Order: sequence, then structure tokens, then C-alpha cells
Amino acid sequence: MLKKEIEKALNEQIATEAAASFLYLSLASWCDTKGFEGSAAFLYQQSDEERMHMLRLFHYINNTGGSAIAPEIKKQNYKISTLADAYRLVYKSEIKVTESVNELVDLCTKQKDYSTLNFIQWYVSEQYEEEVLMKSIIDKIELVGDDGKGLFMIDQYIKTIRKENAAAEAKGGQEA
Ligand code: OFO
Repeated sequence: MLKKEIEKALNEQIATEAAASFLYLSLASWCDTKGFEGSAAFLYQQSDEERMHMLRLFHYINNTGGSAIAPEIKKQNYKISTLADAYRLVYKSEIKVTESVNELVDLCTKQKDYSTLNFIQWYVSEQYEEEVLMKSIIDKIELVGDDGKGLFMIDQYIKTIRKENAAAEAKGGQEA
């Protein structure tokens, strides 16, 4: 039976994952309108993955005697004018998500809820992978600066990492 405090924290994580999904969605849309088709495809897929992360929490809460709550989606205000801005925003968001996952780990440890702690470990690994991935994309974009051809090449590259990412994600999902 899920403790109330843990249930509340997991529901907060649902809202965090939903916000991440919508951030990716809006950045995908921006890339779509600016000709960055590789990034648009990648970010649309990331948005779907974040929704999947949210759903995993739904199922876990409901399967352990709690009630998962569909979160309210707040409008996100941000200004971006370059591809680098978009990925910096994503990276910053992923760091915040990692912090909230770490807080969940702390809470589960304090409450001796080892079952939820085990469930949350998947998110710990996922966050590590996402932070590394986003940082590597930013590093590549910064290498070429404003060079149009360079940005085009990087956008094409991002299209290819999308597939690797999908494979890794599918593997994580099967293990859950
Ligand atoms: Fe849900 O994986 Fe990042 O945010």
C-alpha cells in the first residue's frame, strides 16, 4: 500500500513529466517552422517518450493502491531564437527533472519504501541518459556556431540519434 506522502510526490512527478512532454512538443513545433526537420522529429518523439514516463507513474500509483491524477498543463513562457537556445532550454529542464527524481529517491529511502525506490531507479538511469544526450547535442551545435551548413549537418545528425534513442527507450520499457 502506497504511503500518502509518496503518492503525493509521485503525482507531482506526473506533473513534471507532463510539463517536460509539453516543453518538447512546443520546441518540436518551433523547429518544424524553422526548417530543422531532424530536430523536430527528435523532439516530437521526446515529447511522446515523456508522456510514456508520465503513464508509467499513473500505472504504478494505481497498481499500488493510490490514485493517479491527470495534471493541469500550464502555459510555458520562454523565448528562443536559435537551435542552441532550444536545446539549452531542454537541458535545463532535464536537470530540473533529475532534481525532482533525486528528491523522490530521498523520500523513498527515508520512508523505507523500497518497492517505489526500485521503480524510481528506472527514472534515475533515464535522466542520466537524457542529460548526457542533450549536453552532447549542445556541444555539437556550439562547435559550428551560426554556420548554416554546419547547423544543417547537425540537424541531420540529430535525426539519426533519434533512432538510437528509440531503441534504448524501448529496451528500458521492456524491463519495466
Ligand atoms: Fe522523463 O525523462 Fe527526462 O524529463
